[in-house]
Amino acid sequence: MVTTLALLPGVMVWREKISHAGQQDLLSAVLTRLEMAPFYRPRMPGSDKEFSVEESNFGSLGWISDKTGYRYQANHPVTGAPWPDIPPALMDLWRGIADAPDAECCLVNLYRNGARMGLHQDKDERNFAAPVVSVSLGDEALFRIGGETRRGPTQSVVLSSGDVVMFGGSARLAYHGIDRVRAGSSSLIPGGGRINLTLRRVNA
Ligand code: MD3
Ligand code: FE
Repeated sequence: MVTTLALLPGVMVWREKISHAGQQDLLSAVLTRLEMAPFYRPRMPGSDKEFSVEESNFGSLGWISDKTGYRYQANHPVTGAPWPDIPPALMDLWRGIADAPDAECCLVNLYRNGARMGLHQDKDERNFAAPVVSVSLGDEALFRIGGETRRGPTQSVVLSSGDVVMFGGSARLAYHGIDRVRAGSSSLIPGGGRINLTLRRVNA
């Protein structure tokens, strides 16, 4: 039974929308593609400090970060290869819930060893009318979301394996981040940790 919850205007949460078998199938599709597009460690623009999260992408465009800035590009920053395709099950999920053209990017985030993601906005896309759809796999994470400014109240919610969240409307430019991941709370991912898949429409 999937429970849905409107966390804030523009935020829809479907708890365990993906069954355990569905999570295993999706993870297989992800791990196969990661062989061709291995995780790399992004760096902060300017400071060149490494992210604690490792990243890769699927789709025609991938989001990357390095010393010179954030951008979308068609090729892996280390191997130079084009990104693998978005797993069909994920594109089906997008088509089922997002009233928008097909996603061009699936950003893959790996959280291990205390990795976290500070509060930020996703604003490198040229299309803010389309929502962002997030799928969580593996360990539970404490997700935090606020408003369109860095200050002000925030709400926290635990995201678990199989949860799907759609951020649209007035939440599309909300500040958000991952405060912590509960290591060992799931046995889905070999080697442990959490994988977050974020589907985005980049171009109008
Ligand atoms: C709210 N990832 O990759 S997913 C990111 O769990 C990112 O890895 C987190 O934030 C993660 O940029 C959170 C939830 C999420 C993703 C995109 C959003 C929430 C969002 C865009 C706008 C508003
Ligand atoms: Fe984000």
